[in-house]
Amino acid sequence: MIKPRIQEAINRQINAEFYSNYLYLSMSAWMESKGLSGMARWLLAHYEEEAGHAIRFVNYLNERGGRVLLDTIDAPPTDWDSPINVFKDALEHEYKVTSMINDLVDIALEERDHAASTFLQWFINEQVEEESTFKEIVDKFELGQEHPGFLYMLDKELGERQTVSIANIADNQ
Ligand code: OFO
Repeated sequence: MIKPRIQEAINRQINAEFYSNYLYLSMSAWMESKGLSGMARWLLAHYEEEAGHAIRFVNYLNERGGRVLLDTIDAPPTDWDSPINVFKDALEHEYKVTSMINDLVDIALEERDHAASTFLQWFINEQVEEESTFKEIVDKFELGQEHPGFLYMLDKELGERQTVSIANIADNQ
């Protein structure tokens, strides 16, 4: 049986993952409204990935005999002044998520829940990847944005990202 403090912390993280999911959907819709359908598609794939993160936590809590208690999801921002600022905000958001995952690991260690701390290692590695992915896109914007055709090229490149079915995302990220 999982300790109440861990259950509460994981439920908080489930909410945070659904907020991330919501945030990337909002960003995707904003890109679409600007005619940047490749970036919209990329962010939609990321929206799916975030649902996968939430489902991983949901499955884990169920497996440990805990209760999944879903809460209200905060409204995400709906407007940005440029495509680069969408990705800069996303990077900042991922830094925050990394810090939340680190706090979760601290709680697991304080509660001597080694199973939870092992489970959380996947998320530690995932955050390294998430930060690096968003940083790479922000860097591309900063290097190329002065060049004519840059936005078109990057939109085309990002549009090649594959989306996955929601049913499989928890296992196939
Ligand atoms: Fe973007 O990693 Fe989950 O929230």
